[in-house]
Amino acid sequence: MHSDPDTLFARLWDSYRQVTPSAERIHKILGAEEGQAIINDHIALRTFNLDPVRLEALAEHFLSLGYQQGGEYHFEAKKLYARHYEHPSGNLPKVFISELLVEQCSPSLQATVSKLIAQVSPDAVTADDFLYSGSHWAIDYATYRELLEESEYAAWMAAWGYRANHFTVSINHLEHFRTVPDINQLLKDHGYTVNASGGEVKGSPEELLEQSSTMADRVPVVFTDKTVTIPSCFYEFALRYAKPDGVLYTGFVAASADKIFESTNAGS
Ligand code: OOG
Ligand code: NI
Repeated sequence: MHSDPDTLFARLWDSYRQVTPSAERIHKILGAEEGQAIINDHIALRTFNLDPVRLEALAEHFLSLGYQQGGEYHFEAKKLYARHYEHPSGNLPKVFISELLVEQCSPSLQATVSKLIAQVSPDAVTADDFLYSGSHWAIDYATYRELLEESEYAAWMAAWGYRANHFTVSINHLEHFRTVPDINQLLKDHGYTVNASGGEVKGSPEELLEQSSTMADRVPVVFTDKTVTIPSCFYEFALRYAKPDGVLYTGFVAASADKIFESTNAGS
């Protein structure tokens, strides 16, 4: 595990931008307009609730850096469970980690996913590079399609493995863009598609968090039998509001998160 958070986040960004060209371009556009560094509100990671790759195993990489567990979130229809982690300094990105509840899925999905995860060595999971190590298995395109029919999340994991699913720009730290609609307009002006599931602005000031995201980029993936262009990762934007005590809310909003997961859906 990394002992330096800056190195961990730099490596995560590196592996993410390699499959998310839009994030790198939007990051540059925002940086140029803001004339300063872009601060990340959070990153998100995905996994399966199977040993040795369960949510807790991913979380270890952050707990060892001094992160603490925050809220937990349930997504019944998508069969997902998630937690967020935050650093007491308040100076590091929050981390949202979800896992697919594999035992709730069909026997055939369970069999496929178990075969993939059996190829991950426990040592690999504690290695420095695990969170950006990609997939530890090879699958054919038909298997990917079969997973996709039942769980878009499972298919995404099977294709992409371990990497940041998204980075999230903190709108609170921007000077020239103050609202989520401002950002959405910038994205559209540059030809990007904003995730419209549940509305282009997710959340509200009352919920203390407003968010939006791009639809994932589409990039070629080499399956065992062919190369196919499928959704990779997306970029997110978050604006936080102060709680009654004046401190910014640091949690997530399950109803909004439910729609943000859909940023890796195909077909838009
Ligand atoms: C996570 C979706 C939820 C948020 O900010 O609520 C999320 C994912 O797509 O893996 O990132
Ligand atoms: Ni997010």
